[in-house]
Amino acid sequence: DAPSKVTSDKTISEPSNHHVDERQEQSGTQPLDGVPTLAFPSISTADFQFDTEKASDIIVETVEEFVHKIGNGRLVLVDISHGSKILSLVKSKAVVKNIDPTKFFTFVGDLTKLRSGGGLHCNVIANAANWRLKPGGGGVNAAIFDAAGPDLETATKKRAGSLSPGKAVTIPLPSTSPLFSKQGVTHVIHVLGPNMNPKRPNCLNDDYTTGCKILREAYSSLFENFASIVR
Ligand code: AR6
Repeated sequence: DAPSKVTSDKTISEPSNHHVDERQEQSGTQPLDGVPTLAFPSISTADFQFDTEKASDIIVETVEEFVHKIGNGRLVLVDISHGSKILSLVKSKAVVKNIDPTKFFTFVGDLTKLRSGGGLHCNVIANAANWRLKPGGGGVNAAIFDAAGPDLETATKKRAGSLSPGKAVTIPLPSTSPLFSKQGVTHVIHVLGPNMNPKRPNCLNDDYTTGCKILREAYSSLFENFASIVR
């Protein structure tokens, strides 16, 4: 049908690694290898104590839904530890669902050093944020704000003061940020997932009906934000 043809003509224009559209490269939305790539952590499964089995189902389901909506873009689930339970669960469930391994894969590494430390160029990274969108607090949030320097906090404040669970917000990174200049990251997408940790705000007290709904919303919102950057 006509609308989807227009979309595919526009977005799947240069799947090859050898040719990068100069306009797209200048706009900062295309990494050097020509494939827009979102690297994201497993939202809520560490500090927020969300069940990894349930989270892995939600990741694979939302990836399956969105992988067709991001043109030639790729989605990469990243975790820092080699023994990551969430990575192995997602990996095997993605195989069962026959998800195209060139469009979605898992990667062990530090989300803030993917190019320098892992040779993987991701132009967009997601952050498992807190509701105040503040630096620190440990986990991947502290690592991303540290690596990005004060530019990220300033740029974040300009866009949003807080985030509700299930929502995401895209922050274009100034080129002065080391995360941009060293790793090639042009955008950070903050995502707030559901919290099951009684020591953190908005704890859901084991209400997984609400929790799963919010986690699904969080990933949908994250992938929608990435799709908007790719377009
Ligand atoms: N690179 C890649 N993955 C990482 C890194 C890293 N540098 N650091 C952690 N992970 P978490 P949450 C993985 O706890 O559960 C924060 O303090 C980690 O192994 O960062 O959503 C915020 O301020 C796990 O798989 O996020 C919030 O208050 C995943 O990233 C709260 O924690 C997410 O772990 C959010 O908790």
